[in-house]
Amino acid sequence: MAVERTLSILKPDATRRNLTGKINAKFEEAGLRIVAQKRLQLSEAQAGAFYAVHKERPFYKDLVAFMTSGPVVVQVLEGENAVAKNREIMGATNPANAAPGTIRKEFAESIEANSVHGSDSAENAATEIAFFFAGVEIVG
Ligand code: RTP
Ligand code: MG
Repeated sequence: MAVERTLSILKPDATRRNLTGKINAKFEEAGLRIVAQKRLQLSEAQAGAFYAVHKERPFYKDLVAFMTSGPVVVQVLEGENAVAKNREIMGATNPANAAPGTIRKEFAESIEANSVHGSDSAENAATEIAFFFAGVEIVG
């Protein structure tokens, strides 16, 4: 299987509750390596652009408000099959449907404040990584 990279975000509900270490431990225990990481306060324009694919969805405005409500930690995770593996560790979007042991089952507050973002395809991962990181900031 190929070594891949994926973009991960620890969302404001996670930073607010001081959960960044516990969530990072889940990635590392699963064999994903954190090869880039920084803490940011997203502007409305940045959050809106990042989630532009959801522009027409009813939850878009709320999502942008939530993602700008506090700091986020953006990261690049690297490992075998990293995109799918990260999605598995995160669990379903709605914590009520997330499998036991997943990040969202253990930590998410709601379908919106669900603690983590992870790219959903290798193609989107490349776009999302480039959105936040310069090449020199990623050290594998
Ligand atoms: P993400 O993009 O953040 O990794 O999450 P995802 O793929 O599991 O979910 P997606 O459908 O892409 O939705 C993006 C984020 O929007 C918020 N959301 N709110 N109120 C709602 O019904 C609703 N649905 C989605 C969540 O924060 C979700 O992660
Ligand atoms: Mg998504």
